[in-house]
Amino acid sequence: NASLKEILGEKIQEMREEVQEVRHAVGSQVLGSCTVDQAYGGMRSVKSMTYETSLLDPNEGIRFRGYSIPECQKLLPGIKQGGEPLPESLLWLLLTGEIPSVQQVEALREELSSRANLPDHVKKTLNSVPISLHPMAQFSIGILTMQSDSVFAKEYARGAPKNKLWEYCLEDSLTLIARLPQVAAIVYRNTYHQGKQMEADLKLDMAARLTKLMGFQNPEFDELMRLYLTIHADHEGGNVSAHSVRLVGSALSDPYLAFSAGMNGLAGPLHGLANQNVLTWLLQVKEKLGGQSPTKENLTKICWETLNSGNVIPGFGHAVLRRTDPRYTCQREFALKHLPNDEIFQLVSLLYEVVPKVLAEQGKVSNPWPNVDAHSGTLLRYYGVKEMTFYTVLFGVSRALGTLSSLVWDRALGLPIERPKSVTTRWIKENMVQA
Ligand code: AMX
Repeated sequence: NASLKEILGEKIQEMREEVQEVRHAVGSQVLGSCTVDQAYGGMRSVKSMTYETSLLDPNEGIRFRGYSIPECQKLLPGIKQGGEPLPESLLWLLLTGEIPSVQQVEALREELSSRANLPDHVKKTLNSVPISLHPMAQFSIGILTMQSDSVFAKEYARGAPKNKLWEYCLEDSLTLIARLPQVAAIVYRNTYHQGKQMEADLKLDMAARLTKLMGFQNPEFDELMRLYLTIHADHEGGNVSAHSVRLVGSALSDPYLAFSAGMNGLAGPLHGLANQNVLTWLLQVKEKLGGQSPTKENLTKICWETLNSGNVIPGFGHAVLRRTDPRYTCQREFALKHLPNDEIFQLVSLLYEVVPKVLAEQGKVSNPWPNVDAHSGTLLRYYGVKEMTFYTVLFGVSRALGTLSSLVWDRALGLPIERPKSVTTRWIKENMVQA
């Protein structure tokens, strides 16, 4: 029974050879090009990096190591037959590219549990930050505080050879992933529950450990959390959080520094904060309805009010996707099964019929369809997590699985420091306009 590290070691050897072959065959061919508009426009669609753990198709949505979300739900081991995947299962898949056996998942769960205890100074630091700090800022501080334990930083300072760096990156990444549920839960309990902390149960899987630490005991909510932590894990390499982790890690900053940078990006309203903003907006919509039942007509009017006041409709649109996000669809299916009569879910359902039409009519958006964030808050709220400012922290716990798996591969493949070339507007005028 080979360990995760042994299996990964073999895969890395194979992949290093594969990359050599690919570079030998097509290394000098153009992968993508960049127009002046794209350079001013957030580099949208410019193909300029490789990223192994997931790939986003504009129409189909995300595939983790080639597997779609429904395939992951079918194939990845859960806590019970037919249940949602365990995030540990997805982590194994992201790291190795293989669907794990039940035994392998259990071994990984144990491994994570053995690393889960937080050092005292991390707890002390988290307990001393003002709770007026946004939970994402508290979360990021917690991550940075754990940096004192970085094996990667220590080994690098001792002169570790480049081809061994992935091992130390894996070491830190597993510890970081193992500890994030408790960091998140401390932020939650400090911010909304007067700092009264719950005991960690290390026999539980990562999702159930997290919900228990937050103060919940509901097997159905645990299943939601398993699904939630699975679907938010990775979304290929160019999104703000994944790319920040990659970029900062490329300077050989250790995984704690790199992941904290990713979380600071996830905290932005156009990225991970959208899940918080969606629920805020839904509650505003409800207030505007003032007791009237939602209809397509009154919702259309409210959507236009949002747009006309210069705001985006949160949870809709995407930089890459061009259809309904499959992460939205699987959450909708979960809701149809477990909370079909929930008032907010019914509002979300009706908005699914209204918002895309309004956005299409406005004619600006490249994609009028809902993304993952349009649905997640509704489910969390139903199970009792009513504190919207916390939602992005849960997104962050999940995002560690993908971005840190990918970071291990960055070091395994010896990717160099990232350093694209920038130009000034004056340079463009002198070299392109007049040319
Ligand atoms: N409501 C109103 N206007 C929108 C819109 C929305 N949901 N989505 C895009 N637009 C606007 C843009 O602001 C832009 O307007 P501008 O030309 O006046 O600046 C125009 O439509 C074209 O934008 P785009 O090409 O369709 O999108 P993009 O690639 O520039 O941005 C995204 C993508 C997600 C930032 C954008 O769709 C958005 O702001 N959506 C709402 C926030 C949101 O849900 N974010 C979460 C995304 C998923 C995630 O990262 N978690």
